Amino acid sequence: MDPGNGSDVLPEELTASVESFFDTAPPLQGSSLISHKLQAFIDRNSKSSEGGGPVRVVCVTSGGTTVPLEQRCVRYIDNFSSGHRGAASTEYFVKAGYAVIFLHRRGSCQPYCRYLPEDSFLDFFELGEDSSIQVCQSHSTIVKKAIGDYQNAVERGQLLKLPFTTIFEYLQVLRMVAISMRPLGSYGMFYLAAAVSDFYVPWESMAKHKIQSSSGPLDMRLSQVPKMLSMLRKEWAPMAFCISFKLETDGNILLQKADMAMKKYHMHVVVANLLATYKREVIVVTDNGCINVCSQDEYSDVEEEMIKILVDRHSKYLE
Ligand code: PAZ
Repeated sequence: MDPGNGSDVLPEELTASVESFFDTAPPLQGSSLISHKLQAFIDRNSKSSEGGGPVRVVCVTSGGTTVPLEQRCVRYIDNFSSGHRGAASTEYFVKAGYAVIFLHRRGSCQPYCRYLPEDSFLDFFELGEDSSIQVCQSHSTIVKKAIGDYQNAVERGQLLKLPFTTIFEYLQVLRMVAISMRPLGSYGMFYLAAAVSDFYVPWESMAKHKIQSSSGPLDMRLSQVPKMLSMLRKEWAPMAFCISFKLETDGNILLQKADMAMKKYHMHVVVANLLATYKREVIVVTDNGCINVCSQDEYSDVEEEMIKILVDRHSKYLE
């Protein structure tokens, strides 16, 4: 096993900007409850699995972070991510025996609920003669499977869900997760599918109240979010197996950008995808080359094959 975390120290400039990001971020609501839940989850899963070996734990990040424009936030910058990738991947990781910390955007797609209707949840139910609520016959198979799989994952202690909305919350919780996963060493994995804002408004320079349109056109300067992948790899959880995602719209630069992320942030794997095709095609970039993964048809998930490849890479890393 090669920890592969690079011997070079973090540039002082980066460490300073990371410290300043956390020092000036608004306090994380419910942080002691999050910390308590995390500790209990890690303790439970650091004990040996039924097969004898320690349990592998993966933190799956999912959905997009928002960038608030006002402290009492009315407006914010958002992105397109639905959280489908993270939710689907969570299901396949659970199936592969991993315990999953699902760090997700509030209101985004959830594991085992991916097939529930987006438009009308009520379409799934009907009232019985005695006014009891029943699942419609046409949807009962899918609902039974979803409930069964979800409850199994919860009962086995394989799923911990932690929500975020803003870039501040996301990075604060990610840091807590990473530090609490540190004792798992190389049994820990990070699967960073969330679409994380690159630019933000620092809390102290943000308008306190709703920005008034009567003040004329809005002129706003966004700061760069410090590159936390380096922190994760070098400080927070240096032994964990790390997979990041790279989304581009221009196919000509995709692999070059993925390769850069591998080298710059010392990722073990980068999953490259294009906006136009990401639902059915991804390229798994490793230091041994690239693997193209495509879904077989519209009913199959590209995540199924991708997670098999990643689990296999993690096993090799553990060897
Ligand atoms: O959440 P979703 O299923 O709609 O989209 C997944 C994705 C495209 C956000 C993910 O595969 C990804 O590429 N995340 C990283 C995005 C980035 O480069 O910032």
